[in-house]
Amino acid sequence: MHKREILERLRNGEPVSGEELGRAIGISRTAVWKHVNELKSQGYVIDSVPSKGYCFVSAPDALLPEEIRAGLKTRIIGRDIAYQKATPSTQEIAKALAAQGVAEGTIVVAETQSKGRGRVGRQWSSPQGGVYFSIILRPDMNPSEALRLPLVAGVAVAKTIKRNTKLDPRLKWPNDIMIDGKKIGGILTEMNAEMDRLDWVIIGIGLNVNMSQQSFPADVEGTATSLMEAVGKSVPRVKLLQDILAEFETLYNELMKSGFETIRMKWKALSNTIGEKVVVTLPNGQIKGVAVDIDADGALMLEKDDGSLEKIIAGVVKLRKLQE
Ligand code: BT5
Repeated sequence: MHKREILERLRNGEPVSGEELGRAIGISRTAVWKHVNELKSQGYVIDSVPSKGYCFVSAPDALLPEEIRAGLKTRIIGRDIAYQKATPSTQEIAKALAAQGVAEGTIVVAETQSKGRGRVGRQWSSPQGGVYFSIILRPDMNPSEALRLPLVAGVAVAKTIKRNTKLDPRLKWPNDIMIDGKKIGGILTEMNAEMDRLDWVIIGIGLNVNMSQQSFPADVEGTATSLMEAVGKSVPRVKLLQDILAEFETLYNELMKSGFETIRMKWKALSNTIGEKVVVTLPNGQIKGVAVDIDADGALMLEKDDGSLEKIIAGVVKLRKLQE
């Protein structure tokens, strides 16, 4: 608490003496000194200017809650933050928190994950430099409508990347964020429902931000990329996360108030899937066809070679042009 207050006061830019800081927040000069040392050990650069006091120089490149909160433009999403430097998976922590009843909008953020998860038992490689987080939601909606949520998240991520980097990200149904045909991010949705109402939904988002191509494992190196690789320089991760959270909150509110239609249109405008020949892998085999639309539930509508339509609610989609 005191540490956060000290940081807020130092961030204003003007040097402040330990005595003044202590007086302002009601602690001793020695206590201020201890907190400042703790901040320095977290990676904050704070100079001591003779006869003037402490002077804030820079924040660490870490996704620390204090950093994320400073300037966060949301009302509920990301207001409560559980931060892990390293963790097996943010989804697991988020699930435990959701079961304990934490507030909607709570997020779990990590710098690295040792067992990052993708869909259907696949892995999400999570080296240092990425952004890995899970958002806990408690939407008043039927479980059958939950498929819309990862699409909302996809639009939020793609719009934010577009605005912050001038790149042209594309969404591949249902949950991939792509740049120049390579995967830069993925979204995993898990939920718990009681009767016909959702209890909680956890949207897990993994984004490759400041990592080199070599930091990916061999099996994804050829199909993955990072923002740093695509832009040619590193991208401030805290700002990126803050902007995604804000964009997500806006779209989530829009979904809850006005329904899915406008978001469906935004998703389609950002998609690389609609109009493409695809092959969809399902648990019981593969279907080929042209992805013609996503419907009001967020499902993929596939026109098969015989002209009939198939509604796909889950599956792994490959664009045939990228395979050939
Ligand atoms: C996804 O699964 O794309 C969802 C990924 C969600 C990760 C987040 S991170 C925060 C939260 N905590 C977690 O534990 N998970 C979530 P899927 O569509 O199944 O894609 C997985 C496939 O993508 C793998 O089988 C690889 O082929 C590929 N892949 C793995 N790591 C990658 C990476 N870092 N970048 C690009 N592709 C990757």
